[in-house]
Amino acid sequence: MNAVPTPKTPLVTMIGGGQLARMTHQAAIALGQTLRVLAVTPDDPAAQVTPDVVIGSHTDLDALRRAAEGADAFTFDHEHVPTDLLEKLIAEGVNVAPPPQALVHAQDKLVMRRKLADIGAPIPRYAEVSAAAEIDAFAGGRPVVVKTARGGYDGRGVLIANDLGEARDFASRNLAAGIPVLVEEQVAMRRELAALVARSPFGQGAAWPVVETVQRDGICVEVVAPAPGLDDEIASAAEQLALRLAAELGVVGVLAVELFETADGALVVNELAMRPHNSGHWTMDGARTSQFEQHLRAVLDYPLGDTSPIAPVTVMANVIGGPDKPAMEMDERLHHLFGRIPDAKVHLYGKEQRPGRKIGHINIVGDDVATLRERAGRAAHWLSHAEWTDGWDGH
Ligand code: AIR
Repeated sequence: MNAVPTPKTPLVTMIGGGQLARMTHQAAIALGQTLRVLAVTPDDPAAQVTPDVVIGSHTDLDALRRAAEGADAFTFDHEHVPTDLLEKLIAEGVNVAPPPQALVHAQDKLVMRRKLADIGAPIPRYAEVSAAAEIDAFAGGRPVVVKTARGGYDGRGVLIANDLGEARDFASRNLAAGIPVLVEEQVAMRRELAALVARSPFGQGAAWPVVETVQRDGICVEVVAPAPGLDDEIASAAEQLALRLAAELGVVGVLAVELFETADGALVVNELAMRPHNSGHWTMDGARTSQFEQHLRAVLDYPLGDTSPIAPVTVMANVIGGPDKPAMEMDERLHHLFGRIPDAKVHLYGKEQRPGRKIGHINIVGDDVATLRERAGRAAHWLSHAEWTDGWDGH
């Protein structure tokens, strides 16, 4: 008997088994693909759901090689793979997307600031710190932010300094550990925005509407898409800036440009991420093409998808672990949530609940910003805390 030929479907490898890989796998299923992930443990959010898992560390070349075997594209759910290892994989023929020359700008804030300054993109005043005492002169009496150049996310590695003593302590601690540090002015801002785009190797670019992001303790808690009341000119300038950065840096895949809208209505680039990003979770239920599908299309060099919103407003609220884990199981919380807010679209990551940890998100679409924010926030708080913010009691 002849063997049934298995049709060749593309294989994409994603390094990191977190929620971003989990949701990328979800998009891969609809495209008839399987996403292979390199996960640290079989319990990682993506390792729970994809059959093709390599267990290992993203700093182990052999593990990366095993994950890369036979892959049409090799991409990331976080930006921490050392670029020298990526160079080795490229030399062995692996299609790394985004390539290390681009990715380094999302890994290292000093490299990113220098490059952005070079190409004339708007950035805050900054300086590399080689000794903690330099911070005083830089600050000149004004408030500063101190950051480690590498390794931080969700507020880690960033200190919005209350005073100079605190800023110097943070700098000396990190410098002593051999971690490069930079200092930046605290930008007087109206709010935070994010411009999310994707770029394919062919050079096609696509931008979603610019969103407003709300952070608490350095963690994104809420996203409103599109950013309410944003001036059309600023919105289009932000989109153009993100598309230009994607092209100039040679990004392949999704690029998130985190921005400050300053008190006087200008834009300043805060950070870059080259992967699906929290500011794009709303696209799963609020746009014609989700960021996860778009990332796959981009790394495989397919034509990109339509980025238009499907409703006037989408609000995304993160489900973030509170100080205590509620006695009520998640399943029961979900049951109650659906009883009360049936149009809440729930995305849970299969993560152990810990204080301050993102364990899921809620999307709600509609047309009134204030109502949607209240409902999405209430739904997310219920799922993490098992308590209704308006005191409602279902029993
Ligand atoms: N992530 C990576 N950089 C920023 C974010 N949000 C996602 C990735 C990663 C996961 O968060 O999907 O794998 C790690 O989450 P945690 O809570 O385990 O630290």
